[in-house]
Amino acid sequence: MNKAMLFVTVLILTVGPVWAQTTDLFISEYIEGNSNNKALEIFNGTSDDIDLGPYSLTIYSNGSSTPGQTIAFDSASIPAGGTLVLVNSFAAPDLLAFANQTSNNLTFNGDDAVLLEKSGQVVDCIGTVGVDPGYFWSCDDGNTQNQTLRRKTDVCAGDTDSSDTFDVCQEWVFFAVDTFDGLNQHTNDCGSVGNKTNRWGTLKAIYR
Ligand SMILES: [Ca+2]
Ligand SMILES: [Ca+2]
Repeated sequence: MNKAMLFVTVLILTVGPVWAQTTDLFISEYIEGNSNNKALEIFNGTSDDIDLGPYSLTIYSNGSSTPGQTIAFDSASIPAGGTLVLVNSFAAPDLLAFANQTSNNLTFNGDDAVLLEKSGQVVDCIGTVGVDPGYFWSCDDGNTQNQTLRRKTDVCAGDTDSSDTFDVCQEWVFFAVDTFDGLNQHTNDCGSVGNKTNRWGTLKAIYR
């Protein structure tokens, strides 16, 4: 193998993983607004299209440990870097305008655990299954009722434990009720500069 080929091979092996830190879908936006203004945005932060066949949403209402509403996805897939916006069928027209799919079953109102699942395994969740938080899950910055919640840009993966304590401040930023302007797009910064610098240092050391 000549030096150029070796360089390219080492480059792929060492730098490649930096761009693939997000490995599965997660919920990037949660809207619990006025009346029936309920919506979820699902984000594909991976570098591949993701087939939605094995995925579904399940809502556990009011602290129940038994699954309530389950929603399958109509679209076949979400493209790499793309989103899917699911909206309650009876939402206001200015929210419905963002919908890729509508459903009567998207009925959370702040005290309900919302799970994104793949073949029955939790891929992401909001809230804790089996825990009734009262009216909502809250923290210093906001809560899960009458607000729009957007995933922080440093979140690279979903919350796969739906039974542990849910600290809504940890991964979400809060916006006023009926804020819709973040829908249909999401960005995260999951290829961290620190990682890249380290990997480039390693790469240069190997190449020399
Ligand atoms: Ca409820
Ligand atoms: Ca968004």
